[in-house]
Amino acid sequence: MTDERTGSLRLVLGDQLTRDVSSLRDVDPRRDVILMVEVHDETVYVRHHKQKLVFILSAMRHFAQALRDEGLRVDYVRLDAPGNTGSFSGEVARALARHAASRLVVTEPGEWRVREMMQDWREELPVPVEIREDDRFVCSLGDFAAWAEGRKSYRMEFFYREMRRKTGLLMTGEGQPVGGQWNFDAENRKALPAGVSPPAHPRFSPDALTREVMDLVAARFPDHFGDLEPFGWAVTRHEALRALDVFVSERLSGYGDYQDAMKQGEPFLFHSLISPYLNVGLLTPLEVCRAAVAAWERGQAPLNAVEGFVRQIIGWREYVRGIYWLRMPDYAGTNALGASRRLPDLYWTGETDMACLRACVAETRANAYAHHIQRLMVLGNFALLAGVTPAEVQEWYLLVYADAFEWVELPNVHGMTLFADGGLLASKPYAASGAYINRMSDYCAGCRYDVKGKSGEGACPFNYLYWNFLIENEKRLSGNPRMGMPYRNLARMNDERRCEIVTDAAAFLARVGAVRS
Ligand code: FAD
Ligand code: DLZ
Ligand code: SF4
Repeated sequence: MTDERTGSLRLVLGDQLTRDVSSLRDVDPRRDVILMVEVHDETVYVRHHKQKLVFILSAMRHFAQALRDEGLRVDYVRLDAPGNTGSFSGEVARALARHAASRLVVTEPGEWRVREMMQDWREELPVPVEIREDDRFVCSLGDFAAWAEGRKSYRMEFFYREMRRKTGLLMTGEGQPVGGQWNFDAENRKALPAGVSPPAHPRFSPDALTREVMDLVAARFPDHFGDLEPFGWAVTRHEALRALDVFVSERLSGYGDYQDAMKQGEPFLFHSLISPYLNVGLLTPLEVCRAAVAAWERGQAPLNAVEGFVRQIIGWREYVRGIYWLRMPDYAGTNALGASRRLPDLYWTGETDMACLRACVAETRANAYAHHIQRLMVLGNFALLAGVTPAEVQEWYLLVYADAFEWVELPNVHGMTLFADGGLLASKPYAASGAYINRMSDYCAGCRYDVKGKSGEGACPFNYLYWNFLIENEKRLSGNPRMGMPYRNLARMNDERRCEIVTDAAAFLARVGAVRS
């Protein structure tokens, strides 16, 4: 179907909403057509939170409008368009025929399953397929593989230092980290003192386009997890820049100190809430880091806050992406601890007497958001201690958060949270008893359980689940040098105490439905 008058078809996926994405860089407004498609397959490969669906579809529609306003030709296929085949492959084939395009140009996707699909297009489609690198990241996949080559373990800290050198962010002219330290994490573990209240984060009122998507989602996905309203996510680059600006000027200064804090009724604290925007491309990693560094240079935010923020983005975010592509597809099947219990219903309903879990699930349902420590040390820690099958936990995280895409979510769940990769990403499991949650939050004060209780019906379940986890995984973990202290403490327990722990844990896990599958 090659015709000299027809140009190329430029496919832009729902997480490629960046004007400078590689597939659009040399787009010719006279000859090329940009294709964007809403497809059933993508909306249901997991049962995404309703707000996540609205966010992505509305951001796609607004992005298409912005391209049109620029004079570009956009073919946008809506979910309810007649003839929509429901799949990327079907819609690309239809559009190639519709436009008699001579070539397909696309930026590589963020998820393995879509990349596999695109590789097949090279065989299946009647035109050449050009898959371009996604260079919206600081570290290319090739550079990450080169960094990883020959290393026994891939510690984020060393990767992060490379990224600091590469970007020059927070570096002196002599190539040293500003402030004489690479990492100020030790200063970033404060609980929120009484009387400190975080500034409100900006919410964006849905416009007519977003309202239309909200009606569509309400009608087509009523059974998906999560509240549809109130919906306040940014859906355009302009709004996302505004969200970044408000974060940098109003909350960044408290970001470092209270990064790990949790508080009842304060789901956002000093966090940025920009992960959905970064992940779909409304914001880029370097521009957000530069905005934070500029605030430090102006004296508006302390170094521990700015370094902590920059580390999350050019460190953790880039690093988990590198690990994902280095280790897929096997990474998704990892289960180093042999965890095999079902995910308890409370992750969906929030119905539990455990005040910390109840708050984190309720906030997740209401906002399609929980901050990092809620995800890791409450929701994730419980799944780890309860020995829930990694695949079930992974599916849950992939669908409940507005920012969830497999390349970033999977390593955080399998590697950081569940130790399912056997220590590739974390040197030891992030297992903690109730004492950690009590130190970092005010949840325990309002809980039916006693955070100091060690055993019996009224004791905080995290306490006996923690020891039960160590007992269940003794063979696998006791040789880990970083687990020396807890295993020495376990060794001091007599058989009677161990038996009490195992009995309490078994009864509790059965009660919440965390049964072996
Ligand atoms: P902030 O605290 O303001 O941090 C700034 C930015 O740093 C974030 O926007 C994000 O882009 C980046 N960042 C911070 N921590 C990480 C990390 N561990 N990995 C990658 N990037 C990071 N993040 C996602 O973007 N998508 C996910 O699906 C996702 N799933 C997670 C699942 C689990 C079990 C855990 C423990 C973490 C997960 N994270 C995920 C990482 C992190 O929790 C979120 O990026 C963060 O909570 C987003 O909120 P924020 O924008 O307010 O972050
Ligand atoms: C997540 C998502 C959803 C829900 N819907 C669409 C869609 O209809 N069309 C689209 O192009 N992209 C969607 N996405 C994002 C894709 O799932 C994402 O681009 C792939 O997972 C590749 O990373
Ligand atoms: Fe959570 Fe235990 Fe504290 Fe209750 S007592 S809020 S279950 S840590």
